[in-house]
Amino acid sequence: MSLCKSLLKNIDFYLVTDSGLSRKGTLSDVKSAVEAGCKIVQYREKAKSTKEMIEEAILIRKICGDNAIFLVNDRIDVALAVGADGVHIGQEDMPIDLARNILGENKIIGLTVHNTDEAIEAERKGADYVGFSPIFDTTTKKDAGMGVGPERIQAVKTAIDIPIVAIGGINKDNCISVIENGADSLVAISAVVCSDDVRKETEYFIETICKIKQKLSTQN
Ligand code: TZP
Ligand code: MG
Repeated sequence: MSLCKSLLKNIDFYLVTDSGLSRKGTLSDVKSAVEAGCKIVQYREKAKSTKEMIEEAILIRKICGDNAIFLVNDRIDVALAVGADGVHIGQEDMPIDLARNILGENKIIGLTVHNTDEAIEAERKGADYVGFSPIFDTTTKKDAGMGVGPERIQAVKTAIDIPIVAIGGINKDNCISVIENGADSLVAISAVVCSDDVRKETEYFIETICKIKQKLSTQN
């Protein structure tokens, strides 16, 4: 197993960038989150040119260094060009088997799923983790659909062995329920990048996730 893949087992808070929502800018957000101890960063950029994305992704690659896994949303070409650790793709993006052919076995591929059947299929086709979405209603992604509720994570957890990253409408008030229902990691885009202090918010999420995981492990 590649080093970056083995690091996937330990992820807690997962940063997804959003330059449209960010107060301080994408690079500042990544730097603050990694300084806070965030171990996985996804560069999700829907508005910039390929050239701009490459320039920014090179800098993010440097900030993540050996401390955080660095993934690129959708753009397999950008991920390869900057030496990212992998990609995150959706159901409407390149089929995962073809993405795997391009990226090779050592790169991480995360796939968005919306239900247990898609999660089982994602694992069967070689996804390294699933992004289960949306847990709650969100305005950050306009076509995300309605939140399914955190209890739905339990069935996905039972069905697959790869890590589950929960996403969609997650904030300080509801993040505990997400981990209690079986998510290994969670994304909270607006709750973090819209804040004044990305470092502090990231620290809060990491601490809370670790505390809940610790509690769950002593119960089992
Ligand atoms: N994919 C599914 S929901 C979502 C994405 C990118 C947006 C999540 O943003 P927020 O602000 O954490 O609800
Ligand atoms: Mg996509």
